[in-house]
Amino acid sequence: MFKKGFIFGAATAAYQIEGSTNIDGRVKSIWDTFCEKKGNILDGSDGSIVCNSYKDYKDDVRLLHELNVNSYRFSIAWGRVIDENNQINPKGIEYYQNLCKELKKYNIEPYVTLYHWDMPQWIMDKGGFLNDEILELFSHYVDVVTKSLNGLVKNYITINEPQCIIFMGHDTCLFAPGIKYNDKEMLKAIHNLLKCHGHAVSIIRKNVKNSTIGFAPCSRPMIPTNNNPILYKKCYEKYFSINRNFEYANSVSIYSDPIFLGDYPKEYYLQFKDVLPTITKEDLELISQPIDYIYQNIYTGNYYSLDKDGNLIQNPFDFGFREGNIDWLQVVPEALYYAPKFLYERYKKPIIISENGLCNVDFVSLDGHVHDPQRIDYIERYLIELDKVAKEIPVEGYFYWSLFDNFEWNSGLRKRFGLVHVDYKTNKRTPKDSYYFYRDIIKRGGVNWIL
Ligand code: GBH
Repeated sequence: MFKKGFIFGAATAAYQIEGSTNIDGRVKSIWDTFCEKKGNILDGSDGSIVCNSYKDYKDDVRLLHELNVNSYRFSIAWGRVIDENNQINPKGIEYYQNLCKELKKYNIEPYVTLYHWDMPQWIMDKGGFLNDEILELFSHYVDVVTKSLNGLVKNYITINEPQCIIFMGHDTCLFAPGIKYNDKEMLKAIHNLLKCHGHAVSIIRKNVKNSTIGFAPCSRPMIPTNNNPILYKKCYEKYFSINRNFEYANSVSIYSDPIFLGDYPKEYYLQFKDVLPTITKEDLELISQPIDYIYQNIYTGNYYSLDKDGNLIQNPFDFGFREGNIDWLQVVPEALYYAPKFLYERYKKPIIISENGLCNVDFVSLDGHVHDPQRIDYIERYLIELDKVAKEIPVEGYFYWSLFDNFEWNSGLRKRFGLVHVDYKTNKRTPKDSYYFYRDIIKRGGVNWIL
């Protein structure tokens, strides 16, 4: 059983659900631009309609209410609330105020992500996170949001998955803006992103009474396959390690050490000594202001063991291993045990799982329902592990990703993570079997009744 007051939620992000990209003064984001280029999105789709949440937000809230969640994580589209002259767009503000008021009616607590990847194109044109001007622009945006939602929102998540912003956006270039950076540019962009986080923390604390703040990176933990404490230690170390030659922009510690421990890890200074950005004491103080939670998006992991010489080795997945229908999503429930444990051990703050979910083939059956037994199994397996770790460390909440099937970035509309099925042609929303299953888990306060 999870403790009383446990945060049970569902999550979404603006560009993935809102649609209505061309109305009420919304300005173009890097994702609108990215979708225009043929070949960038698997099925050639974009975020112009998706779930129509800009128009149907009341129905979104109804579905949340009937799901019985006490919390809803959504993001604000920067380009809806700030125009190309860096002025406030009242229509955009009004939309989020209305959404929050509707949530309030049903006692659903909003958790607002300030930046979930949809940078206004005009800001990217100035250089995005590479241009120091971003600090002022982001601060202005955060000031506007927190003031206009004052009294409605107290929980903020500054930035979602910085690793994807930097690594997917500027190394693999599979995500917007798809502009390749060299190591020096990468580190500068990371540093500015962390400073944006820091400024946001100062502004939220100033503008919002009783605020709670976090930021939400993602990670893919190393899972020890037996109880050997040496194996545990090596998995822990690998989880926080940095390797300049291997996907370093996907690292955990480059982003989270400065925030929670006040500095980049030693390895960072050693491995990148020729390309370091300017890092001042004031920067690190700004970045490391105390925040309340360790949010983490966790979907999967990898299994590890020791070879006969005591070296850590990754165990390949067996042929036919359980998985979702997106290539990186193997079903590894222990990820929700080990990642929180590792993170708490290093950063010592309460944990909230800000995203977790399964992507699968889902369609409406002849009987009118959407049967998704694999998603039910996924939720059950992962919550059992989270429940287990919650007995050892403080775990405050869990957000299922996602409330809806939605625009899955470069995979377009073909990949479905939702508890609610969406027919993108008619916008008909059909709660899947997993929606009712998750609802019943919440009613009972946990998964123990299943065992
Ligand atoms: C999150 O992205 C996003 O926050 C959300 O918007 C998105 O819809 C959701 O999850 C589902 O994808 O290192 O092998 O794990 C997660 C996207 C998943 C992108 C893992 C990078 C790297 C492959 N990321 N992926 S791996």
